[in-house]
Amino acid sequence: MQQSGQQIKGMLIGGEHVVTPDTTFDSINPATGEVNFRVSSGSAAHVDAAVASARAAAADPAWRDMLPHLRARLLNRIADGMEARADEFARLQMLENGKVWSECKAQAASAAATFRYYAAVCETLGAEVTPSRGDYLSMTAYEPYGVVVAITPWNSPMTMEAQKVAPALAAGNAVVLKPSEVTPSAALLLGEVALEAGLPRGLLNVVTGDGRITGSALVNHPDVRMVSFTGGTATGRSIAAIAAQRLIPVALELGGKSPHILFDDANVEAAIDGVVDGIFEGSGQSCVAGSRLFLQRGIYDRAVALLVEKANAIRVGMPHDGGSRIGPLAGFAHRDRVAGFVDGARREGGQVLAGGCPPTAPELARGAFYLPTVIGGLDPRATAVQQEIFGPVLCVLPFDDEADVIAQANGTVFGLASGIWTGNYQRAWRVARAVETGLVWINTYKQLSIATPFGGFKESGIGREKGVNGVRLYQQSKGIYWSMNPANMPSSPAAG
Ligand code: TXE
Repeated sequence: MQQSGQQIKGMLIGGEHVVTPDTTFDSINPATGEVNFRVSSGSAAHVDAAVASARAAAADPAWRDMLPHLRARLLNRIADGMEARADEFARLQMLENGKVWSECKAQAASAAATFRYYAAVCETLGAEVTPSRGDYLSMTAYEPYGVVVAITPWNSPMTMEAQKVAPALAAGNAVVLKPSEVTPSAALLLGEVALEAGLPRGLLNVVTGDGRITGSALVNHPDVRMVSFTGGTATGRSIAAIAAQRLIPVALELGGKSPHILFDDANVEAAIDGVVDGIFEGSGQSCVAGSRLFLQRGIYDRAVALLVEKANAIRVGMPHDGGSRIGPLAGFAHRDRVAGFVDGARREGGQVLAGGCPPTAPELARGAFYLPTVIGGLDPRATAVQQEIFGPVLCVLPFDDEADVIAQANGTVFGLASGIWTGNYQRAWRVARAVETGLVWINTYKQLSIATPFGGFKESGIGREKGVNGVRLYQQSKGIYWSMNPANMPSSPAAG
């Protein structure tokens, strides 16, 4: 790997750039294998400093008592800064995770829009006066936790960071953001933009470094009151175990193995387009990727033929090349892991119907590329059907009827998303209610809106991000009883 003589990227702690010249890690371009940047690696002492600064900023009356419309104004100013520097955000993501330019641009715009959405929520969301059962006014108020830690992955860093930081700030917290070591730069730029927008120092700290060292120190820190995590199920489980010991809440958005179901009365042409986008966009590195395709037997052969034709037609190429539909995987070890799943599927009796290897084009030889891959003939219990591959790999399975496909669709530990294609609206409703997933798409796939709650059933996670209640994830409710009686009232028999 080439070493560049570039400056080391510093962390953002208490509004200061903190560089660690002796402990750095490399951000690598997965399309070329070259080093993009050297990045500072946070130690336990940096974590301490970031949490202390967040704690002080969260407690500062200037922030704690800031009126919601003024807090909203700050969030909108951050959105202004993100829009002004959208190309820079998009470029950093493209360099670090290899997504194609058009997708990076769309995600930069979506991240800024998330700040605007939570500015609006911050300004408009009320609290409740609850029905009284006595001579008092009873209310629910919502308080911030104080210091929130946000830990993010590498597949869509900008949108996920916005999705956590914007509602956590809207809710009145201070945030310590720990981006993935694969994609540290968008978070560092977000910290800079927030500072320039006038967000008081310490309210958004960005600490970079290894998950098991820097991330773990954050989750274990006694002054951290809440953790919001998106990443793999194994890491989520270990964070939840620490949170259980510390008795702090966690929001976990974890892996998926989403079923995509085509009934024989579906518009097969449109459905296969949806299936292809649903798995191959972003090289399959999406928690909601539709990675298991269930085809009703009557349309199996026709749908597979169309699918293979469309998968083979996808142009895999350099991310900055406007003609590329998908770029490389986000890293070399990850590409090898994906290839390992495909080799395992072959050993388990699967037939590779498309892809199944890296592309042969010489200009892609240095990158972590892998072709869109379709595998048929696997048992529903096969490893590739059960485990999250997080790459451009689609397993195709036949089914007989509604009951059969519901059982198969629900037959993994995951429960994030699902897609149903049918011309029968009653069936669409029945199946949508029967699948154990936090999101369902009917006759479409991968529509995502910041206004709609997002999260998983089963081992795909705990909690719901996005939507108006995305702010409530970062608040704790407080019941307040306020006597309307000038005399003392006897305590309620339901007390305790
Ligand atoms: O994720 P990790 P990895 C899935 C996907 C992928 C697998 C592994 O299947 O192949 O997870 O990916 C931080 N304490 N998803 O290893 O480890 C880490 O630094 C605290 C699905 O990259 O979960 C990074 O910031 N933090 C997914 C973040 O956790 C820790 C997106 C995610 O990394 C930590 C990504 C620790 N002990 C992967 N260990 C989705 N839901 O979209 C790591 N981290």
